[in-house]
Amino acid sequence: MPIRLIRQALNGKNALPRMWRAHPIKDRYDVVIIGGGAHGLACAYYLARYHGLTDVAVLDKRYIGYGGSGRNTTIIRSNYLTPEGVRFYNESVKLYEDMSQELDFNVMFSQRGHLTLAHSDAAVRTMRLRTQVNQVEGVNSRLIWPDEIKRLCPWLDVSDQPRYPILAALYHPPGGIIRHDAVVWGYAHQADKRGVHIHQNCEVTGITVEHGQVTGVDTTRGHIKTGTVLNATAGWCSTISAMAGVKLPVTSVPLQANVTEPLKPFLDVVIVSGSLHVYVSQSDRGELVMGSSVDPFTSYSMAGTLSYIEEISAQILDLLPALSKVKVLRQWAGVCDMSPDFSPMMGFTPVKGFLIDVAWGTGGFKASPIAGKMLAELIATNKTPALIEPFRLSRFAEHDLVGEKGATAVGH
Ligand code: PYC
Repeated sequence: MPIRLIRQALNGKNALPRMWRAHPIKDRYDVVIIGGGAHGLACAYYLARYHGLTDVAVLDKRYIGYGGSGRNTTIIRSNYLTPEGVRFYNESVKLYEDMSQELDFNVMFSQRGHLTLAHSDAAVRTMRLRTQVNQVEGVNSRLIWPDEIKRLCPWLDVSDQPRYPILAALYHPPGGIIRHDAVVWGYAHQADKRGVHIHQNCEVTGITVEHGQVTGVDTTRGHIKTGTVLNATAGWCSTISAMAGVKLPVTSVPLQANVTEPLKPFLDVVIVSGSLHVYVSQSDRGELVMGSSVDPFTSYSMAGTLSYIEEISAQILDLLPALSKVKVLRQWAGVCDMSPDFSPMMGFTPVKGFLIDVAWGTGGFKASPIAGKMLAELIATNKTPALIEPFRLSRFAEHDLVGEKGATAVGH
């Protein structure tokens, strides 16, 4: 690869080949994946590479990575609360660790450690519980105290002066950040190389079902026949599912984020405060990437608001007062599909051939490799892998919930 780059730089032509190509849309595919984010593209890649299923189309109404995959704050971690969640996200972290080799593309995964601060006795109890569940599941997490917190992040005020003093933290060394668009492009490239068709600007407007079996999708670029449709959308998962006649218990809300101007490197851990509802990390470009709790209303808006900036600035300055002169560069929002137990829904639905990989709340991006891999296995074998069985849609009717409330800093 470096030799090719040098040759291209020297002769000034022969630009690098496109990472994925545009193809005419066929009138039939074995599998149609709705949603060109990291989940949909990962599933297409695993189908093609590990199951030999290459007659696959990935459809996106805008461009790949336009939705949640390009709007998250790039945090990767597996320090969840439930054994099911910890097990699942741990497999995801493992896939992220090998991703640059797997996709032959540098996704810049930086396992710099993840700190969830506790500012009250109740929060310390929750962190202790999460630590124990993590350790039982073989995940590297431990409870640490202000002296160690200060060593890991000297900029944090661990005295009793702040409004919410820092009492302890859940320290998760394998957690970190990644280049999220590289993940999308890496999967797209490797899926495309194996024959998957990626169709951008192709919005799904209907799903046809005959006698309880999916038969195709209507799109703004024509009808496509297929017996297998995977709904891998975020933000619009309930509207897409409703097209197939499947009602999802989901509420969609915006989650806002922002970045600051670039600063010299000073922050080499991810800082999260569940009580203040903030998280912040420093990107490889030096920008501080931060976010807050979900907006308290249902909406499909992806615009930032002034009240968000006011609120997050106050919370961040409580933790890191030295940032008071730092300028905000840009802000945005993504739409999160929240389920009643704050866990995702993956697998079969009552409509044959209509599968879901949805309701990721605020934790979708970090799940994309393992979700894609598991959904590919399910499509190829028609059997639900044990790892995703707890997240089946039918769990709500069966009263068998996977309660992840409180395992993020986003206000739930
Ligand atoms: O779960 O790590 C997380 C997260 C960060 C921002 C939203 N969710």
